[in-house]
Amino acid sequence: MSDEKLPILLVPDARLRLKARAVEAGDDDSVRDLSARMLATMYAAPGIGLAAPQVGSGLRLIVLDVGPKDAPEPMVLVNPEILAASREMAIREEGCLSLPGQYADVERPERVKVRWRGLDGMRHETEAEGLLGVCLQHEIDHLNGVLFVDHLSPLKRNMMLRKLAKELKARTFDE
Ligand code: K2U
Ligand code: ZN
Repeated sequence: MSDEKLPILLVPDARLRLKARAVEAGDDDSVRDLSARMLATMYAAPGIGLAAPQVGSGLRLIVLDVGPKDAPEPMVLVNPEILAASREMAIREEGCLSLPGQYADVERPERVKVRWRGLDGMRHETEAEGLLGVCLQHEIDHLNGVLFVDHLSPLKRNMMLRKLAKELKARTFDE
């Protein structure tokens, strides 16, 4: 069970725009190993969520931990899907490990009903709001090739992507 960190893909890597495929029964061993490495990568970033496409895997797999620092509550969600979303919306500042240093207010449904399978194959279903609700929507977006900037106005999105490109160019130039 290697929990070696994995490199996190950065925008504009095209793999971040692919639709991930459902995890099949036969994937179990690789999914167990990948989820351990994704959790190690997430904690090291640090982040509170990470989706498989962000580490170059096309599987519908996300990990998250919105628990307090001193009491980690890691979650591994296989084939997560949003079954329902509230009409009420909520706005929250979001960031993304694939768009380092970029933050913006994003409006999303306040509450979502999510269903997923655990690593043990157990089915789970829960209603989530607050930080967990936002994180679940942000990570499930990643499985569909959607990034938080896609929820912004075209003007804001383009400004943010231009700023990121400039910063990443400066970073590679300095290295
Ligand atoms: O998917 C990712 O890039 C991980 C994000 C998940 C996330 C984004 C926005 C809101 C909630 C979760 C990273 O955790 S970004 C770092 C971060 C940490 C705490 C709160 C918000 C963002
Ligand atoms: Zn993200």
